[in-house]
Amino acid sequence: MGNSRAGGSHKLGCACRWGPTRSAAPPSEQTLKFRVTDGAANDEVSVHVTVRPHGTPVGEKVEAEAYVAQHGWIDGGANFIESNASASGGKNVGWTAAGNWLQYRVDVAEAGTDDVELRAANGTGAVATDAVSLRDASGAVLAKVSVPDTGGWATYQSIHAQVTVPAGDQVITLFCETGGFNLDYLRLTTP
Ligand SMILES: [Ca+2]
Repeated sequence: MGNSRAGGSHKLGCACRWGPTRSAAPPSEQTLKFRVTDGAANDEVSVHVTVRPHGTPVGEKVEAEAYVAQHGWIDGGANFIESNASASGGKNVGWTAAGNWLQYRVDVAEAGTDDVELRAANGTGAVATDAVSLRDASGAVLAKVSVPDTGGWATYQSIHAQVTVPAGDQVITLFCETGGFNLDYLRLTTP
């Protein structure tokens, strides 16, 4: 790279170093160092960047067990993520209880009203009324759904609701208003 002008010739050089351009969750810390010279003197500057992974795109399944944050369970505990052959990904979140929540990141290409499919099982023999709310990052309730009696803890049904979400990387919370159901996955779909 060169730059010439009246009164002298200056060469600008840039030696850059940085880490991998793609990193898996959790957020990746990167430091980029730039060394710039005019041919005689040089200076160096560092830029610190935190690379945050994007959420799951609208249209794709978000497994309940692939949460980014949770409250109310013990990570790695027996009464939390269960292996289940009939569940998507072979796993579900069990042992739901009022006040527990799970958070997910969803990448929304276009602002608007989306269908949300919640795949859940309820083996209590009775409907779990207003069992789950979907909330945005501020805690505002986007939708609230009941989980019907599905006939068994490993018998899943899809429950649908509408949510209006802004564009961009969104944090969606599945908030357990009550317990008594297993969660398999959720999926937003733009109509
Ligand atoms: Ca699952």
